[in-house]
Amino acid sequence: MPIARREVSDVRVIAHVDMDCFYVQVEQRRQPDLRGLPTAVVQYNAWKGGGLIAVGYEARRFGVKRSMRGDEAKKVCPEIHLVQVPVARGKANLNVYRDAGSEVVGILSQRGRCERASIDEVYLDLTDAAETMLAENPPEMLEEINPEALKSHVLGIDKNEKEEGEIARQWICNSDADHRDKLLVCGAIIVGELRMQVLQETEFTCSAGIAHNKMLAKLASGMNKPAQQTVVPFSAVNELLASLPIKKMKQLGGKLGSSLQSDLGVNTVGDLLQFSEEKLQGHYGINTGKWLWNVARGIDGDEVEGRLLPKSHGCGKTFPGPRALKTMTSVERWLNDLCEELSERIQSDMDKNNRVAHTLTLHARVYKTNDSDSLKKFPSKSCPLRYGTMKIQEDALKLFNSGLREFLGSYRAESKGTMNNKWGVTALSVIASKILATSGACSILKYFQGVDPSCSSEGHTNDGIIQATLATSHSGTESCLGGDNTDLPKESSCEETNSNHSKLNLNQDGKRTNKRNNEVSGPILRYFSTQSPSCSSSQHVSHAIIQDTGPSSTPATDGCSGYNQSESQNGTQQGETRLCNSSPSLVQHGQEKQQWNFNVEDIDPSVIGELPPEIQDEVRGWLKPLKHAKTAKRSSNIAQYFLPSRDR
Ligand code: TTP
Repeated sequence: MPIARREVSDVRVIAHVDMDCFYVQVEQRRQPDLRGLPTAVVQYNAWKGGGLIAVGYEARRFGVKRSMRGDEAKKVCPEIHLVQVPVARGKANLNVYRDAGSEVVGILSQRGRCERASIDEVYLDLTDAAETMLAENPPEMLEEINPEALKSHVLGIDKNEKEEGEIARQWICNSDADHRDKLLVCGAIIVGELRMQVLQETEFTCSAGIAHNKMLAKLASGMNKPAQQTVVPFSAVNELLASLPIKKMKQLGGKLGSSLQSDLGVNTVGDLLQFSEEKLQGHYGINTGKWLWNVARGIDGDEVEGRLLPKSHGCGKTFPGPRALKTMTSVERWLNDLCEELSERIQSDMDKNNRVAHTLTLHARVYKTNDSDSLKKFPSKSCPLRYGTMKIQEDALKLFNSGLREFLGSYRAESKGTMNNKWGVTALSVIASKILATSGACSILKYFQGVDPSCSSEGHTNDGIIQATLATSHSGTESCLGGDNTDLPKESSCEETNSNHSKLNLNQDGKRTNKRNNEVSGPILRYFSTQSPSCSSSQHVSHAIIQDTGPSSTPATDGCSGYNQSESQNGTQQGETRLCNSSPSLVQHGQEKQQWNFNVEDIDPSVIGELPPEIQDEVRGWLKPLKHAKTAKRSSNIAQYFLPSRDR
């Protein structure tokens, strides 16, 4: 349910920027021959030509809609070009679109606080920039006004037969305007400049809404698309909301909007004005009632959060109809693929942004066959997130099993691999959330000196990856406990996760570890052997860097004892386990030679600076280089870009 936020008394200038037919633009940049041609992006799926998920504006003119399938789109527009979403691991791979969105965010964030709201939209708080412009370069004094600002659509301005551009010019240059409107004018100029910059640096067009709050800016950004901007002066708010269908308002598209329609006969946002705050609160509770009362008046105190990066990472896949997964083997296979992608993404986030995800959540849509209680939903399950593909896979499977036990109740899950006739999975997704910047507080140095007590509790969430995984060892999968274990094999139980997490499992990471494992000798090993003559102190060091999943309170001594060899999933682990029993920090591969194996993925870059200077460069060298976004330069303006001709 939406919550009313305290109203912000000062006038703000907020923009909502939304990319136009975003996936299509990304594909047209990848294949420039498609520019200007009717194009749509289809989801990976052979059925009826795949589902359209983005439709270019040229194709929209032929009547192509997102709700169509490829075959249908071809009927209404035979010359349409259908581009398939890139596929990896049997599912859509959206990385190219995410990276493109990041390029845009990088530009938009230069002028004010920026909140990345989705893959292709951001909010900007331009209040400071607008105040500064108004003080230093008031619009009415400008010799030249940005052409995109001049093309702004300004709501509530009487058009009087005048050209839209002329109306905007008068509005922009009106020296008698009140302070609020003058700030919006500055906002419109800044947004016009930003949109031009986005086009020049990325080749993408976008549309924008400029208003005094997020709600109104978001409403306005979609009013004139593509490649245009719309301004909502304070004086235009009532008129705008009076006729706005209630379901078009953010957060009112679902049940709450339906209830307003059916229970109170509210069809437009303006209709809400007839209800007192008390009446709305009586129906929907204090907070939602207050929020609705505010919405009716265009009041929204929601702040633009300074957030350039996504709040969470999620990977999901649906299995509709006959494609439903009906064996544990197939569920496990898909979960493994989803987790592998998730692991890559959170690892990349950590490498690029020094951020660590703390929570792993599994959602599934599951049906029971032969059961009238079909409304019961599969419960979503969460646990602290452990870095490393295999660990995420292992935990996700445990979360699934835990959810399945609860979901099935008295039903029994069938044994692994064989077809069951009790349930089917039609959607699976894994999400990494609670993503926080690492502070490096749980540093390697602290491991030299003994473990920082702050690292032992999940409540201290800024402590970085070490803390994240240490927390796992303690609270492990607490949140996925609850079902009884009788329906599933014992090794699936969540308690098992706890016990295994608390052991030092070097190189537990299967495929990716094998690919990326480095065997290190040289200065580091020498350094540690000189610093840590005894086995136990070297355990501390390797434990902190190798950073598997030891508990904070007993970082090393616990490390190997009880390591469950039966959990091994690749050949290398046997050797590790053997050696682990004698010297946890060093791994021996059946020979006398001592080698230190580590998992590059498990290194928190923020702690490198705390390593002894003589080995910092070496450690940095192990980390993969950052990828740089490719940006192509194009000199053109937004109007030219959207000319029907392809010869630009
Ligand atoms: P939108 O911003 O909703 O739409 P759009 O950018 O394609 O077009 P518009 O100019 O009308 O804003 O979505 C952004 C991208 O998100 C879109 O290009 C494709 C993707 N998407 C999906 O994958 N599935 C969906 O159901 C929707 C709505 C979008």
